Amino acid sequence: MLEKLSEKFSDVVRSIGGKATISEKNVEEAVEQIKLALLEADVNLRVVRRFVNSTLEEARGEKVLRSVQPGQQFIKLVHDKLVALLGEGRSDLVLKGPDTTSVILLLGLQGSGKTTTASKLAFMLKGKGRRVLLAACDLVRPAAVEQLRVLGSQIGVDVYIEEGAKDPVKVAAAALAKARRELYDTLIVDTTGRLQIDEPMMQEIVRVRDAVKPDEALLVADAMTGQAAADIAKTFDERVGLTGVILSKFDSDTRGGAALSLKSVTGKPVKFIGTSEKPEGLEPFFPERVAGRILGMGDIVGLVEKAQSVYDQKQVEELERKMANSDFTLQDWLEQLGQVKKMGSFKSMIEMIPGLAGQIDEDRIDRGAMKAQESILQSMTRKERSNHLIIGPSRRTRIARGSGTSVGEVNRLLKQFEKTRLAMKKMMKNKGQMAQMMAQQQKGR
Ligand SMILES: Nc1nc2c(ncn2[C@@H]2O[C@H](COP(=O)(O)OP(=O)(O)OP(=O)(O)O)[C@@H](O)[C@H]2O)c(=O)[nH]1
Ligand SMILES: [Mg+2]
Repeated sequence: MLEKLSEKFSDVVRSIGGKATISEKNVEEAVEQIKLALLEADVNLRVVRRFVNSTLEEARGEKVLRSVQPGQQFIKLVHDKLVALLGEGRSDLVLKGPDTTSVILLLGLQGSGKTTTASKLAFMLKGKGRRVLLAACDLVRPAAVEQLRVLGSQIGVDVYIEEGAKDPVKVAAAALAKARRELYDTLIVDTTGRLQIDEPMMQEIVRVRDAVKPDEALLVADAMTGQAAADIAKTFDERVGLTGVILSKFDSDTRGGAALSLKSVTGKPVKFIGTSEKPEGLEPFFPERVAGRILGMGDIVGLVEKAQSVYDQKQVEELERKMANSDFTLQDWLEQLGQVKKMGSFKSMIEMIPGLAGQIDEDRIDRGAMKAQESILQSMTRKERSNHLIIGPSRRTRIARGSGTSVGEVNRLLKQFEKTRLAMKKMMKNKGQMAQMMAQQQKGR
């Protein structure tokens, strides 16, 4: 997610963030770099111009250049501007209480991810205790109804289907009647993929809208289409009226143009992002976290939340203390390997770690290598694991033999351990800076 953009922004952060003093020229160069990065990310040109001008104007001012940590202040400014672009705060669904039926209408271009997203949303809302009915109102694509039927049964959500039906307006109305009658509190309507320039199709979706009067009319837009997503959203909003956007295929979007253009161009918030093809691959969109990722500061909040689901608070604090002081030992590492397995996808974790985001190739982290690491660590004595400095050549030979690996592999692991320790220390430092920045931001409000 956003790898390319994050790479560019991280360069800026590295080059200017650590400077004790910065000149107007430094600021101008950094802003120029940012401008190029945004254009390459396929952000709408008007949005880029506004971003660049307002950043320049504010960064040149006293508050940044004359501040105690001008480099950090500059990055904070860029961070805040990114957050503003992305939409300032979380926009959740606005649904009615469980006593009535709320309606969510999904619309968008062909292949944008509507049907998949309908089932993901259903799965998410079901997890929150809502009683959901899916309505199959794409009667154009031959396999569409069947696709929704299969998805619904996979997640255990009922699907309203009218065999042989031709009119989506009628099906939508009948689905709503059923939902009300049978006390479903949420109806999610999947619709046909349509082109915004196809007038009859646009008229049809307006009629579907009028038949169900949705609480949420959400455009499902493919994040990989870049700023085009914002233009599409604009037209759909003008014609049908949108309450928000779901950016699908965010996992495959390395550039970020859609996410960064949408709010400014359309005024509509991104409510969710699609992060995989699976039912659980839908996440709330948090502007702050995405801005953190773009700046290569990682999604610290996300990482901590993920960790907290596996560790308890005490363990997290202890781990953080060790990481900050380089007290982290091979023993800890061995224990972490076990925890990491529990936390799930290695890639999604690494992406959240500042400094490592975008630098590690997922193909290089394979489970087999993790297994080998584990057996090397297990072949060490506890004493060796708590102080890796005592592991000389003869111990290395013994460990290699014991773990069925080679001395080369043992050496590599020890080197990697040193590197990881360093990265952790840096990350904890960054985390402190982020926390400081956030605190200042809160005060400034
Ligand atoms: N990686 C990834 N793939 C996705 C995501 N959302 C949808 N897809 C894939 O995109 C393809 C199209 O998804 P659909 O849900 O069928 O799209 P649609 O908008 O309903 O398509 P039509 O009904 O033909 O207009 C499928 O292969 C999905 O698995 C996502 O968030 N991430
Ligand atoms: Mg579909």
